[in-house]
Amino acid sequence: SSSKLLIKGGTVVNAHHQEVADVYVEDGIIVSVQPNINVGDDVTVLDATGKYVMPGGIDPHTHLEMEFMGTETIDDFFSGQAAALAGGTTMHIDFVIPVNGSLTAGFEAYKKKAKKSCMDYGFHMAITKWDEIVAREMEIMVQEKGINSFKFFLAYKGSLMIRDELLLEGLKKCKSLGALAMVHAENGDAVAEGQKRMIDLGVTGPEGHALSRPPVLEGEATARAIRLAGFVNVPLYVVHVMSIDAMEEIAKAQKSGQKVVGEPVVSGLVLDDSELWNPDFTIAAKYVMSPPIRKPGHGKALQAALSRGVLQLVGTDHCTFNSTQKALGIDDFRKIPNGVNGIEERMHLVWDTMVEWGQISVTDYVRITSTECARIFNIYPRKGAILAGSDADIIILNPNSSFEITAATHHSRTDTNVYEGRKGKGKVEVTIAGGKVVWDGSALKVAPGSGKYIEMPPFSHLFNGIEKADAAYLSSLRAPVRRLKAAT
Ligand code: DUC
Ligand code: ZN
Ligand code: ZN
Ligand code: ZN
Repeated sequence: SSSKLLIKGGTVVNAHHQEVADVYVEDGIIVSVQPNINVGDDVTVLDATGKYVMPGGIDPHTHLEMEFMGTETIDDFFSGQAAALAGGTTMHIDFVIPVNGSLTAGFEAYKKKAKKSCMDYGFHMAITKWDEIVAREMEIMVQEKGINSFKFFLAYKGSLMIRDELLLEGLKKCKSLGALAMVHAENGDAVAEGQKRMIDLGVTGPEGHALSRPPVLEGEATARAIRLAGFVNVPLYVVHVMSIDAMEEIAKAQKSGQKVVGEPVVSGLVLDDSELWNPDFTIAAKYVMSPPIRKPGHGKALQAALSRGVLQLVGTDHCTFNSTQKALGIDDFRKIPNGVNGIEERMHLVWDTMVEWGQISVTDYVRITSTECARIFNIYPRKGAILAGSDADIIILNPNSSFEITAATHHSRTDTNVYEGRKGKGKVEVTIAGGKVVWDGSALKVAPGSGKYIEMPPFSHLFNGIEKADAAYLSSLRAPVRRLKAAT
């Protein structure tokens, strides 16, 4: 059976161009984009006059159905994706956590969890230990399983954290495979020391979380990862940039010509740490994530960096726990499961904060919420574009309509929302995923199993010029090598 859809009269926005046009979709694929398309009456027509027709959002950073800190995130691949679709996000990239150190077992486990998917998804893979088997499995992941990015945790000492020696091995391996190295940049040893300091001072509440891992520890780890990536000559992707300290390290490296991608997350852009001091534990604990949400000022600076291009795309780190799970840390902030919601709120909050408040253009909005992610992970223009031949993942956003966020109506399974009560301009009134209307502004029409696994090929554009730089480095060695030879 064929499904045909015509979106009429909207302003079609891509990352570098916008124009009033119609979009015609057949069987999940965009067939044509041009003004005044005429169709037969077997076609469903959506009127988008006065509205923006944009590529569906792609969230580069989520954790659905993840076992973490003695519990499991409450949103699974179905509920988390349903929430995403209701907020205008049509694809996400989740982090596979290896099972007992095995990448293959981790991949199989996540493919199984993702069987209930109702939207398209891809995978990054976390690397938590190092040996010959891991190195070999990385090759298999890239060459056979469609994974082109690996995350290294410089924090979470005793579980996920890796040392510089492993990071260097990982960076070299990523370089040879054309895979993107990602880092969670906080100094895990210093975090452990900071936590001990707080406990010794008798600070056991959620504010201790922020106090134990200040921006300087994020700045240090970001600088270290960037310099090691520069030493190996490989691109680097810094996930969840939460502080001015980390952002400035990224800006500095970019100025010197290094390829560093910076990903802020919505919580870091629009929230500050004040609620962590709320005497009501239930409220304070829901804001605990790592790196921590920072003092007022950091968010604004990250927004400015996003509009300048120092930071290139926005994620969420959607990693949700309900109040009961958060209460695991009622006597000790170190036991509060880390994570906040955002997969459903990202598109609205970024629109309101960045476009409505005049910080970026509508084309930039498309770039930072969708296109840049597709380019970085090498799936553009299948994703991240409204072009003939692209997947029909499309949203219709009404700039004159408004949204309000509350746990009472959100689609995530969590019982709280860190954006509770926020209102703003710009509402996603229609979400189309795989050519079907799955959200009409009030109701979801989603089916488990309709989402596809999107394989992401290696050697994205970020790898252009790497070989040339290596050759230049080698030729710069020639003179001293000759001198050494002459001396013997
Ligand atoms: N930070 C979080 O807050 N949750 C998941 C993992 C992470 O790094
Ligand atoms: Zn055009
Ligand atoms: Zn992280
Ligand atoms: Zn994360």
